[in-house]
Amino acid sequence: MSAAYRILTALGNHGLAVPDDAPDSAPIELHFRRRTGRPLAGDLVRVDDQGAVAEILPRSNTFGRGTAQGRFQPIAANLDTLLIVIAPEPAPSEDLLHRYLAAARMQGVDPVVIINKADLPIPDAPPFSDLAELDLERFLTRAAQPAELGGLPERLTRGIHLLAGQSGVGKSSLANALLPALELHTGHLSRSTGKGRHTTTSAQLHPLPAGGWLVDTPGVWEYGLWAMPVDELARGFPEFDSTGPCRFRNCHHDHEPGCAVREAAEAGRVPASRYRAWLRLLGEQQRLGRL
Ligand SMILES: Nc1nc2c(ncn2[C@@H]2O[C@H](COP(=O)(O)OP(=O)(O)O)[C@@H](O)[C@H]2O)c(=O)[nH]1
Ligand SMILES: [Mg+2]
Ligand SMILES: [Zn+2]
Repeated sequence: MSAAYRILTALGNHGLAVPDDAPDSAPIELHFRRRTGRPLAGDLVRVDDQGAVAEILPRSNTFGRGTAQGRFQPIAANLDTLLIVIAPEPAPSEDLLHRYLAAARMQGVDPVVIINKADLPIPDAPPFSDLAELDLERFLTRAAQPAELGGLPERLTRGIHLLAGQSGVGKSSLANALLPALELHTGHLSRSTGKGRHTTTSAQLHPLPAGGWLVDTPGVWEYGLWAMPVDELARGFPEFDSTGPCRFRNCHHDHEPGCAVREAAEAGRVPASRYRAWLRLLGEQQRLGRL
């Protein structure tokens, strides 16, 4: 059996890969055949003697987002951590953090919050003020030089970690600080020298110097969920699991009588910010036409 290769980036019917046990070796180009299906960045594959993917090894998960039409669009496979980057500026939307948290949990990925631009004052407003009541792993970083990464590199030495967050929060700057050999476009660089450089919008894996992989998604996109049944959405809110049963089995935890989740939120037994996020995401699903 040939060695397993790790897909670094997938572009239509081909992609780049390295042997999983030699992440620093020069990437090879692999052809994707229709028969084997399309690998994603993060996939482990077997390769045949014609330089094509012979088999995609079973995934631990597929991380994706919703398109504008509410369909699921895969981004990367086998993620361990979703690094959710927020910063004092640009001012974050409260929804985005909570939507990422739900997406991570329902897809079996551990969420980690990175508050970047720690050199700026942290606003006492949501979503920053929500963090106190949420039991989340978090890091305070300054990605701009001189970078201060506050223990983040040591956290990422195993597994596959995807950087997410709205444009301008410092994802490329963080990637550059974590990957000294890399020169990614930052907002600053792309304004001055970005013209004509090769860019791609698909997810890319980069080997971290101390082990593990960092996934960068250069494309600028809004993160939305896809249309899903209410029990799938509920998997994004494990905070509600311990509230006891609602009166109705198919309760949407909205205005139903005897809703244990709403009662727990009112009594402060589940974080109020998560319950508010639930109601907003539920409304979003209703607009996507699924509920
Ligand atoms: N003050 C401050 N600015 C930062 C920090 N990290 C990144 N920036 C700046 O924020 C802007 C956007 O950074 P960039 O990495 O391109 O963000 P991205 O869009 O998330 O990839 C750039 O001008 C960076 O120099 C930081 O820790 N502190
Ligand atoms: Mg960027
Ligand atoms: Zn309920």
